[in-house]
Amino acid sequence: EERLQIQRLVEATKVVTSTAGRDVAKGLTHNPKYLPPYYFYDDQGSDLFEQICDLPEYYLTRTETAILQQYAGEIAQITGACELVELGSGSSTKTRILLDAYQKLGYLQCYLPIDVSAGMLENSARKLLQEYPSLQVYALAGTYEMALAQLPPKQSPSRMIGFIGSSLGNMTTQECDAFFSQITNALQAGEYFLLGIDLQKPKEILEPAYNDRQGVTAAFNINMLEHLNRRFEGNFDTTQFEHWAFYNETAHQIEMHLRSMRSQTVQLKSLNLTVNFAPGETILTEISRKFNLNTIKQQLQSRGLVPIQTWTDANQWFGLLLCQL
Ligand code: AVJ
Repeated sequence: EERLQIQRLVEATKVVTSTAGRDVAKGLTHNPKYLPPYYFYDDQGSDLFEQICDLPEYYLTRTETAILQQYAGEIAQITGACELVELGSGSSTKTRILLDAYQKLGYLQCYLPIDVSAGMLENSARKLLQEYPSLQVYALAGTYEMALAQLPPKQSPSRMIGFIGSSLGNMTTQECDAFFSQITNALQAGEYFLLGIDLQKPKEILEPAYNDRQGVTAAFNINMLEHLNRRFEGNFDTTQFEHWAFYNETAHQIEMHLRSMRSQTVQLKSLNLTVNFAPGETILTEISRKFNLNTIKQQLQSRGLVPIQTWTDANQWFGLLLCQL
C-alpha cells in the first residue's frame, strides 16, 4: 500500500539490544521500586487500555471525546491545513474526530501516529487507510523520545503535534519540561501543539476511575509484569502481586502500584537481573497527575508553547489546549 509507511524506531545512537530493558533494571533496583508506564502498552496492554476507556468509572475518554466533538471544527479552522503527528495514538479513536474535521475543510493530508505497541499501530493504520481514502499514514513504532528525535521530513507546509488523552499526567513536572523542549525542537515557529489533560477534581470521582468494579484496571496493571515476563524472560508470579491505586491529594496525582503479597524473588533472565521483594513491598507503575489549567498554561508559556485557546467540558473535568510555537 502506497499510502502507508510503517517504521520501527530504534534508539538513535545506541544499539537497541544493549539499552532495551535498562530502564527496567534501573527501576527495579531503585528504592522504592518503580517501572516506566510505557511498559503497560504491549499489544495486550493496549487492548486492556481500550477496555478501560469504555468503563463507566473512567470518565476521561468520554469527557475528552465530547470536547473534541464540540470543538474539532474550531481547531481545524485555527490551525489550517497541517499534518498531524500524534504521540501515543493507540487505536486513534478520538483522533478520527479531528481527522473528520480537517477532512471537512479539505485540510486532510498526512497523519503520523506514534505508539510503542506496534501491533495496535499497524492495525489502526490499516483501518484508517480504508476509512480515509486520500489520507497518507506514516506510522512510527517507538517511544515519544525516539519519535520526536527522528520525525520524517514534513510533507505539508505545517505540522501539529497532538498529545491528547492526558498521558502528560505520567510525567513529573521536571519530566514535562524536558518533554516540552523535545516538542519545541520538533516544531517550527508558528506550528501547533494540541494537549489534552485531566483536571483536578474530588477524590470520590478520581479513585473509582482507577479502581473499577470489573477489575480491568487491575488486569492492566498486572499485565505490565506479564509483558516483562514475555519480553525479558521473566518469572513474575502474577498471582502474588496486587493492584493498588489511590489519589495523593497533596501531589494531585493518582499513584498506581503493584504490591507484593509475600516475600519473593523474581528473575528477568535476559536482563541478567534478580529482584527481591519484601512482603507488602510495592512497585510504582504510574503516576497520573491531575492538572490545574492556569498552572499548566503558565508552564507551557514559559517553555515557548503559547496557549492560544482552551476548551473544557461543563464540569471542568478535562481540558484541551491548543498551543503555538
Ligand atoms: C493513558 C496515562 C492517560 O493515567 O488515566 C488508565 C492510563 N492508567 N488507567 C491514565 C491509565 C490506569 C491513563 N493515561
